Amino acid sequence: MLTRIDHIGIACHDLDATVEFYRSTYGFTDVHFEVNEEQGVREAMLKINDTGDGAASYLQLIQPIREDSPVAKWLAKNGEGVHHIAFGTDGDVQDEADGIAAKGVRVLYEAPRRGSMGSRINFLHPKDCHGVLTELVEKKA
Ligand code: CMX
Ligand code: CO
Repeated sequence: MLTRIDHIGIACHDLDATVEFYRSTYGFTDVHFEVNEEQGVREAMLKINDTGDGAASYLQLIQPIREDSPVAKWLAKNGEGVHHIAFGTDGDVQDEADGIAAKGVRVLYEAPRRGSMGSRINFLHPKDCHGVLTELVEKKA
């Protein structure tokens, strides 16, 4: 089951400047920085103010680190902005992806890849999701 919005992915040209915008404008201070070589991004996860129910949600700011990364291609075409939405799963991410694939939606990876903070991720093709690049996230236990 998809149980929450895990994060919204936002593509940017300057990660540090964009983090500073979210810090100074909204007061989001809980930031996790990471480089994901496979995805070709440097990223910051900003935790949305905690409600204490355990279901934290995040903004994922992503800046490309290579010209051939999907985010670099997207930025060149669209400029900065919302790049993807990520739903959290309550179980195995690949079971979820397989179930969605059976409904005729293209899943981008044959097996889950590594996402932020040790999560397991996969993506659904935006052209099969009414224009929204959709990520599935299974949080590290
Ligand atoms: N949202 C909505 N539509 C998108 C899109 C996005 N993020 N990225 C591409 N598209 C659309 C394009 O506009 C284009 O549509 P048209 O043909 O109508 O112009 C079509 O999809 C094909 O796009 P493209 O620019 O030719 O790009 P590619 O097909 O080479 O790649 C995709 C698209 C989704 C397969 C690729 O971006 C991908 O593999 N994404 C998954 C990985 C990723 O995005 N990683 C970064 C985030 C990492 C993380 O979240 O941790
Ligand atoms: Co993401």
